[in-house]
Amino acid sequence: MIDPDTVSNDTIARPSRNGGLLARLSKTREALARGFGSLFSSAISLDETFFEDLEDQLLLADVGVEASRDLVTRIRGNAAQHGSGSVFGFRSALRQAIVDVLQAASRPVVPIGVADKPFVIMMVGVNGVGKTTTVAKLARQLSQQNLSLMLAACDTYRAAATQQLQTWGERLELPVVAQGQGADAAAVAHDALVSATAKAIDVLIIDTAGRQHTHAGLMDQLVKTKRVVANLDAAAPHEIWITVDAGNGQNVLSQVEQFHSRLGLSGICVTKLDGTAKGGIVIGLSRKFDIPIRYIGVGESIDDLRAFDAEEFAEALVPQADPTGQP
Ligand SMILES: Nc1nc2c(ncn2[C@@H]2O[C@H](COP(=O)(O)OP(=O)(O)OP(=O)(O)O)[C@@H](O)[C@H]2O)c(=O)[nH]1
Ligand SMILES: [Mg+2]
Repeated sequence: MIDPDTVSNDTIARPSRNGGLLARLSKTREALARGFGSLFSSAISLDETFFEDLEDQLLLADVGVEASRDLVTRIRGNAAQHGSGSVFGFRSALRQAIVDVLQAASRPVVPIGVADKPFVIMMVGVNGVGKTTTVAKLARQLSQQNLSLMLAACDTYRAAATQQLQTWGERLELPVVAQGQGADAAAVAHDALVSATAKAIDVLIIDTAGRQHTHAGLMDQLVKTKRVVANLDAAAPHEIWITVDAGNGQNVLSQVEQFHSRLGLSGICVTKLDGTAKGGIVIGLSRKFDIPIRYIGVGESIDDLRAFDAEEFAEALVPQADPTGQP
């Protein structure tokens, strides 16, 4: 867990442009490359066995059945164009296929804070996936863009949850609206929006309590929070994002499906990509849903949040030149 109190000014210095995404995605890349190493150990012959092995390897990286098939079909199509007989050509064909699938999910957030103030983002998801941390990371990025921020502590189940967000607020010097444990989450969201409007805040981010997507009663509470916010401002919440933990693999597909059916999601944040070999799930998510992937979490530090970029992501999974010198 990131302890906000231990985050020094050094740790929260701006990351470099690429910020070592290659290193952060190394576990997933290795899961893919393990198979590719053997696939590439001899001259490539793009026969049925090769494509079957490739599909198996994609499944091991948690790309998922449908997305793996889709990728293989695209690679067959791309292969000729990229020089099918060479490792280099195959890598390019694979990378391009990944970009093609991810491109649909790579959509910038509508300009924040220009017309409609406050721009309200509501963060939802199952327990422990990194919602609160992502809210803090996002708040920091947006405030660095000279936007004024306010946070709403709508995880009222645990006293520690409110405290966690308040500590982040103190550290990042951002106002946090909270009522404490046991309060009605929708009432906290209501108060926060009234306060953010009165203070002409640019962006209000609502942190919510983790809940299992299968629990209808808890999902109803989120729907209520959304409704209460919309009653104050028909355009709000402008965005509803789900945070998912990449380490949960294929299970995130049903999480997204359930939250989407109840709330209408407009974005996905995928966390913990630094700690898992299951990063292929990002490809599975893009293939299955028409919901943009907004941000990816690649570490525990406050600056380990990246706006999602399809080309950058594909390049980190299948680099032009492999960092280890391996195919
Ligand atoms: N390695 C890594 N850890 C992360 C990342 N994002 C969050 N975490 C860690 O995940 C743990 C849970 O984070 P929280 O932000 O408290 O998760 P949450 O979804 O708000 O949890 P609940 O409110 O209890 O449902 C913490 O230890 C975080 O530091 C990430 O991108 N990479
Ligand atoms: Mg939380």
